[in-house]
Amino acid sequence: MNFYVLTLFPDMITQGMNTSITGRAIAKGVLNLEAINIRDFAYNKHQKVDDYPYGGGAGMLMQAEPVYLSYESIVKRVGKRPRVVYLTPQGRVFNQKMAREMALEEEIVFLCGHYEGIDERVLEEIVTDYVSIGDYVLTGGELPAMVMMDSISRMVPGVLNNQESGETESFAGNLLEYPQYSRPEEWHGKKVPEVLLSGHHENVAKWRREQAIVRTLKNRPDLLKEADLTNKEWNFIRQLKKQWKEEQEEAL
Ligand code: 6GU
Repeated sequence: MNFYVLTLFPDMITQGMNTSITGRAIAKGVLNLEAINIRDFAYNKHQKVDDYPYGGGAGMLMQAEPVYLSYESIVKRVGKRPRVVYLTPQGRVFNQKMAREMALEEEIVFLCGHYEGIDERVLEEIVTDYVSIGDYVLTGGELPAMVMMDSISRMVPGVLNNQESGETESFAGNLLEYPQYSRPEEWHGKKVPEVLLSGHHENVAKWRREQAIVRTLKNRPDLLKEADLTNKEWNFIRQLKKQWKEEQEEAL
């Protein structure tokens, strides 16, 4: 996987990505990362990349030409026109399915905006995907680009080792993860659930599955409609809902 990031803050990208699992993948050569400074393509006296918006309004806009030239420099080198993801709160909200799909690409270019955004005309010419990472506002596209690269990377063969791959499908069934415990057996008066000490693999698996369902129902009930559940598990959910409703009524 070759990632290219068009940004005014290339150090932020390389420093973040050269750490931990993505850093190891870059060192191994499974991932390639190039952070390209858009300012290097501003061919004016003060390397200026922003200007006032026509029609007035707050703040500055990134100008079209340096963004365009920075993208075309990639095109020229790789001999294709790779997919360009523009990070913006106006985009489609990123999710695991999009991460899985994007992991199949050979190259991805991320375009990070700053100030009040980027001149619309260059977006029309080069952007293929408008992506947001959630409903809140950030100061720039660098953190969202890193979030996307992190989740895409872990879907690329060779990035995770076998142990780490175990977590890969944690979201695939659209259920949240069950709680986990390590030593000691008792901490701050809290005991590890008995079943996990039993050595009874079938019961452990059953308990974990139940916990995952309980968690998802409590915290992210919206995920359940896409979840792979058996009829028995749907009944379990109905039972839980009924139980919680009764508990609520008792508390009143
Ligand atoms: Cl992709 N960019 C910015 N600037 N803010 C965001 C975002 C992206 N996603 C959520 N908020």
